[in-house]
Amino acid sequence: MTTNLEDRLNAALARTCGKTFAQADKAELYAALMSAVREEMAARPRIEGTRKLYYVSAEFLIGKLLSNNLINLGWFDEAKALLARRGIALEEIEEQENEPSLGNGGLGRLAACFLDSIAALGLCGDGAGICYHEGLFHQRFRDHKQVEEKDPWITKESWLRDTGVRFPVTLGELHTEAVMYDVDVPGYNGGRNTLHLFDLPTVDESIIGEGIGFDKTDIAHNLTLFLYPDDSDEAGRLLRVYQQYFLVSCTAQLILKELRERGYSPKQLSEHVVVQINDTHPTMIIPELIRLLVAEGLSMDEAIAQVKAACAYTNHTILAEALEKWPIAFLEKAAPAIVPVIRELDRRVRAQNDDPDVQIIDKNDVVHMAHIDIHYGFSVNGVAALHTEILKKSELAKFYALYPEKFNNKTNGITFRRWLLHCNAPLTAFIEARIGQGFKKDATELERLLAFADDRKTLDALLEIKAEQKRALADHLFRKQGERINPDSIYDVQIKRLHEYKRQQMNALDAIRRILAIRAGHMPARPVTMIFGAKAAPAYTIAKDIIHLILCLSELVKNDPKVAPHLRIVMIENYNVTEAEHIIPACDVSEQISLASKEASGTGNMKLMLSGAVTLGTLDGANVEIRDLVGKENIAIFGRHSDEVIALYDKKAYRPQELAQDPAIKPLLDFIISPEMMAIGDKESLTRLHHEIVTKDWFMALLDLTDYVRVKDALFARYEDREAWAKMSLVNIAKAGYFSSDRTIAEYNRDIWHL
Ligand code: 26Q
Repeated sequence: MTTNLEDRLNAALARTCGKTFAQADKAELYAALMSAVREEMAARPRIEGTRKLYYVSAEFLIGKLLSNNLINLGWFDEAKALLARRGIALEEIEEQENEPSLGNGGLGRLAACFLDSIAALGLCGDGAGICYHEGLFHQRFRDHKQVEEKDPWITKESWLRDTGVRFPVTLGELHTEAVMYDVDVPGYNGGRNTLHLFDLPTVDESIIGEGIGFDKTDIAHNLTLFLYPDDSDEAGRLLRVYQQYFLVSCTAQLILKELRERGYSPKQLSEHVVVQINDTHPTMIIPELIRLLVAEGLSMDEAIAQVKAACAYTNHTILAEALEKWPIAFLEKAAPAIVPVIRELDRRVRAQNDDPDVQIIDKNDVVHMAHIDIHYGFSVNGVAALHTEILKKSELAKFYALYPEKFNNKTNGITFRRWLLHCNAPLTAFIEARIGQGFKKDATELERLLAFADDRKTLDALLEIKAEQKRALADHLFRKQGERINPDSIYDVQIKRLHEYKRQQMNALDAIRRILAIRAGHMPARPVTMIFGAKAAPAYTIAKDIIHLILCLSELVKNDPKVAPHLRIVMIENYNVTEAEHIIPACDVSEQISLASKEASGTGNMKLMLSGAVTLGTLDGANVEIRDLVGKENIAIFGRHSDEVIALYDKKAYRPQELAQDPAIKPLLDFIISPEMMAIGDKESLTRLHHEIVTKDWFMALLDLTDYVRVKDALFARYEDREAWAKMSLVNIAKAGYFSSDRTIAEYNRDIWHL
């Protein structure tokens, strides 16, 4: 590429601060680099097509965008080389950028990876979401507990562009006007799509009080302050419905506006538009589009037919508590215009089918959002093979019987531009040196690395890259939170949202087991560093108790001179995309230990594998596909299988009480409420958690614990044969190509979108 970035940068510097490349400081270089990148992106042609995808999602966890955009513009290496002349690393410039926390976790990050791949494949598809001013929240640790703070991220230098486009929106009694901001999404092969983020200009940060508290009823001022701030009380849930209707009202108007501008009539909607509904959060787009088409003069039958042929739904969960259901009274309050449409859709379902389980409005006047998607969309997909099978067999079996042709699987993927090229440059160079550049366009070419599986030099080089990344993480953690970790220890990593089904508590029980073993004189062959990163929902008490347990254990270990040399427990404060980019390249063991059947897919498992970590996991979500790809010698699998777990739930047969008395388990549980833990932590929180595990253990951590520690010990023992470990690591990298989101998106397009 013949851009001459230096000239572009100097021009931008002249514009932004009047200095030259040699004079500018880091903040000025950052501002100028942003400006040059924005200018270049604006000059790239929009990706056009006669059929356009709208990926509608309440979350887009996009992460920092500077490096991502440099990569996609083909400027990444040049920018690094240029900055190196001033002795500056690109990471130092990136530190200036705020990370927008516009997502909770996997679902939001998946949406961001998908936008990257849609553009990379040259497909015409935009994202539509909400511009939350304060994101989710910024997590701090105080007294070994999570404290939530607001997380403002929008500054003068953000990637948002005010488009000048405004949409009228009616939110209950409030008639107002939405603003549309755009974020450019450059494709790796040229061209660009857009992420549209809607906002309400009356929203006012000054109403935020202590922490993340604010008046939840003041919609005009609070609507887009936070992402799903709180679902623990009625006002919080109602606010969420307002947000959802706001998103779909704006998106539906945008779709019809662009349809007109492209020269088509509303009657041609399904020919020229496809809407991918990311979980049930944007489900109201179905009745909203129907309502608008009827207002444009279509009959109800015509409108329904068009919308049904345009909308596709992705399910991301089988946890019953996460399947959205709204009392019709909520919808009457927040979105009265679509209630008659929803009633009509329900009436039509009832006319065909008298099974109450598939109706939209149940006998308690509660609206089942997923049921709208399944009846009035043309596609229903799960996000990993096992997940889709469970949907068909159990959770959505009655719908599968009605519409077998709608169900399909799309195993999740991740963008290698961010999760390899950007975050693991040394590994990228290692791969390029052996198999060339082809894997950047076709990730399955990574399999060519298998030819080096017995090459000693290659394996040693791979070990050295991991060692380098482990030192880099140690430096990062020391700078970030003053933690000193030992790069020669095994880095055992569990990074994901805090949820009981993901079973961080089971990992913590293993930490306790390690502490007790060391105190009893059984030293591990090599020190272990247990690394956790997780945010808990503000109102999820047990999740916060688990964070408290981990932080107390971390403190205890640090202060025990006998244990500290052999074991460290580190919890990353404010785990987010940027932190993930530091941690993932350094990971040895990837903890993917959800209760089988509960994790729809997981995507962190794919990112960690791609950086050469070995998975320690249950046969859940995409772990099953990882095992099939790498073979059982290159992964450590433990625990009950999903069918056993589902049977236990069906029979209500699981009782933890007896397991809690097992002589190998009881001391671990007792430790949670031991005097030394009470001296560090909060009695109420530790007691509550102990009681929860001993009496309920809803996600069966005690059931899998014995097998977990057995397999974990065996895996750690294998670490000592460095050559054999390097080979396992190499196989994991080589087989990760399947999990490129370019593959996932190509499948969405082939089977669902037909762009
Ligand atoms: C629902 C109702 C009220 C308030 C909040 C919510 C809510 C918010 C966020 C429900 C679910 C989410 C997010 C779910 C999520 O991140 N799911 C993950 O999606 C990933 C991408 O498909 C999968 O890899 C993970 O397995 C799945 O847990």
